Amino acid sequence: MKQLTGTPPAESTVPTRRVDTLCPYCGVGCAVTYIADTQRNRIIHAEGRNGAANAGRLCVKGRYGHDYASHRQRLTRPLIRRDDAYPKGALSPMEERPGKPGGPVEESAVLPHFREASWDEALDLVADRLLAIRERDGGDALAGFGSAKGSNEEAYLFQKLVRAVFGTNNVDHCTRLCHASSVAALLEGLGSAAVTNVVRDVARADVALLTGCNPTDNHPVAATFIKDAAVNGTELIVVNSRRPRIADYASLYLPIQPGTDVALYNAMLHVLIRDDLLDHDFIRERTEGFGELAETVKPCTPVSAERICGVPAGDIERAARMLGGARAAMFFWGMGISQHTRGTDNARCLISLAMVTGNVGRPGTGLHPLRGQNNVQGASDAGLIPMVYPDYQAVDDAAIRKRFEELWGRPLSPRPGLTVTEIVGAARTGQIKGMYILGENPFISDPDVNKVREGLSSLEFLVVQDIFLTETAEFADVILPASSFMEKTGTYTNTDRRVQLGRQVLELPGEARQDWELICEIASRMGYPMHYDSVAEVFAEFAATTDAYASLSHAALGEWGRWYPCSDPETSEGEPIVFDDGFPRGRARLVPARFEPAEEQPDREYPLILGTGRVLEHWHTGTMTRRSRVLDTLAPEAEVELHEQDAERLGIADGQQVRVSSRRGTIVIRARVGTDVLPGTVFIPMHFKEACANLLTNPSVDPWGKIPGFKFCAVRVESAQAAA
Ligand SMILES: Nc1nc2c(c(=O)[nH]1)N[C@H]1C(S)=C(S)[C@@H](COP(=O)(O)OP(=O)(O)OC[C@H]3O[C@@H](n4cnc5c(=O)[nH]c(N)nc54)[C@H](O)[C@@H]3O)O[C@H]1N2
Ligand SMILES: Nc1nc2c(c(=O)[nH]1)N[C@H]1C(S)=C(S)[C@@H](COP(=O)(O)OP(=O)(O)OC[C@H]3O[C@@H](n4cnc5c(=O)[nH]c(N)nc54)[C@H](O)[C@@H]3O)O[C@H]1N2
Ligand code: SF4
Ligand SMILES: [Mo]
Repeated sequence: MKQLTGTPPAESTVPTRRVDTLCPYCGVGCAVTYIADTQRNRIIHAEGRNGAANAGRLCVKGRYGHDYASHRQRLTRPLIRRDDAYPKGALSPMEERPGKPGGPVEESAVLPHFREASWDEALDLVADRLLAIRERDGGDALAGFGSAKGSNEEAYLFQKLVRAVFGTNNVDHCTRLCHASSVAALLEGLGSAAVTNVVRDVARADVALLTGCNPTDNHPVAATFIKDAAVNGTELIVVNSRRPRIADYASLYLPIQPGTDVALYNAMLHVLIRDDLLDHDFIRERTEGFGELAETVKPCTPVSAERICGVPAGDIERAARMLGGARAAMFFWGMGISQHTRGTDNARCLISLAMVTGNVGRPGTGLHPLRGQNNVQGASDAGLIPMVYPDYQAVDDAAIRKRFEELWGRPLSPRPGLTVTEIVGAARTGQIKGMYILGENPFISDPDVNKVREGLSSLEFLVVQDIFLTETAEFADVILPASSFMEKTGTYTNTDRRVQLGRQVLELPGEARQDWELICEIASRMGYPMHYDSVAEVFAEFAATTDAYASLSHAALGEWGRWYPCSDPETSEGEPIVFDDGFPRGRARLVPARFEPAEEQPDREYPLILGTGRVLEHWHTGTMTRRSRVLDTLAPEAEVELHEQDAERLGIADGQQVRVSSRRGTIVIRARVGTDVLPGTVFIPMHFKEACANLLTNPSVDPWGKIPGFKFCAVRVESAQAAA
């Protein structure tokens, strides 16, 4: 148990290797040294390194969550679906599989439906089937989901494969479920979607607004710097519909009714304008559209906002005055802003708040949508997005397309592709027939998984490349065993725009192969030779297409990485703050938003509002953290949180099993009764497939970002005994 105490195995006689790399989990991008037992090919200890984002700090996942990589359920040989296998999608995510995380894979109910195959057989089958669909139905009948858990190099190669070889722009990834609405608003408003200031700049802010995010659980090391700042005098305004622990450090906590943020921020804008707490020079010189914004928020008084969002008018006034009076104010936000069917409007309001108070381009200011996956910033930069090539260059711009056609030597489709949820819909209608899913688990992570089940099981051919036999892989015709983070080298771009090198710690298990090599194999077998001698060479090709990365290389990144933009990595760390004089689109565009209630309001049958999200110890669909001994022990089970008033009314006791139903499905889950959630709302984490939150969620999307409203749907909660 030595490794659990945090003591390195000093007197140990086992052969070890120390590797300086990164934590594989969140967008904070902590630098870590892993110490591996080379004989048993497993990590035995983790130490924080003095990285730009973490200064030696690690959270529980970085410290103890690494053992998933050497879990005995790792996929080690290619698998091909048997002819007599059960029909695809026969199992619901709720069904008990003996092979669930933690259980012995030998007893898996799923595995017998697949047979082991050689690499040549599996890869030829993938190439033949995808080619046959392309020849018969055209490239737009194919689609790919890439991964924000993979490196920049993998993301670049994956979108290149889909575009140049499949012949379509149907390529997307989990950013669509994540910050797509923030990105839409930021591209529209500023012309760039990356953060303007790094997290640790919060130390220089007088005021920081944290809304729709729970950093203590989801960006834990970033949260420690925010808490340090609060202790040293930065005033925090925390806005949330379920009290996050960081509210303990807040000067002002504003509990808000879910889905009503626009009403709150419009009222704050109203106060700023009414009381002339504006930065007039900034508005005049650096923005456009102020007149229309002021007109829109004129009727939005704090008193009228209170009736919509539940935040007392006096607190709205106070929050506005704190922002307006600050010398430097910083804005952090997360999924409580973005994952709504009006998520883009939410983000537009935050941009307006920062702009009218002149809070960008200086120390302690700026816009920081906290990025989730370890490489969601990089995967987006590298073009895992259906409308754009690397560096957000539009696929429907003829001049840009010509450049990529010359670079890749293939004609490219001028049509923007479909998004994650559109691809699932197109699979249901038979428009998409073949798919390649690399490092995502949409059967658990997409909204309304019964619809996802229909989509995935309608596919004529599906290849899944993962490190575990995921619930999504159960729909596959071919499963390719790939490399975990610990077994590969590549670059990852964190929430601060810092590009850092992750290095191989462990050897690949069994016959598993590198993700990037498998992409190249499939391309080559489909008649498009893709050969690189190294990952560094892939990076060089990617960097040449992408201004922000152009000055970087594996060698230049060195031990500590660089922020982009970085004029000269020899002499500079890169830019922790951007847009001190102008935005990529010139002036910032202020886009007013009007409050619109969420689509699916509670009613008599479904009287409560469900919000879904995360807990500290688990990662998304649980494939990694539920296979980590420490993390699984700390948080073994799903719980629905409900307010004590609702619990009392419904006759539900803390700890009892309840049934939660929406218009789309029902789950059974243990109740946790408290006061963190607002009366009338409940919270369920997304990590537990046996209580799969996405059986309940509504697949409706935001019109601009096309992101589903994971934070709002109507549900009913009843005692499981009574309902049975
Ligand atoms: N432990 C852990 N950490 C993670 C992840 C994980 O799975 N596990 N995933 C990573 C990823 S990909 C992401 S995107 C990030 C997400 O990080 P966060 O954005 O912090 O994620 P969520 O838990 O989804 O919660 C968002 C917060 O929004 C609040 N909220 C809900 N509705 C509303 C609303 O209408 N208005 C406001 N103002 N607030 C609301 C919720 O109460 C919750 O506190 O976390 C990353 N870090
Ligand atoms: N209800 C609800 N649903 C949500 C959300 C929510 O808040 N509520 N949040 C949404 C958000 S913000 C996100 S980002 C998505 C995340 O959704 P997903 O990306 O689908 O979730 P993950 O579980 O992170 O999936 C990563 C997959 O990659 C595999 N993997 C890990 N490392 C590697 C590797 O190196 N190589 C390969 N080949 N595979 C690897 C893992 O085993 C896993 O199957 O979920 C979304 N869904
Ligand atoms: S904060 Fe994020 S990157 Fe840092 S150790 Fe925790 S999970 Fe890993
Ligand atoms: Mo995310």
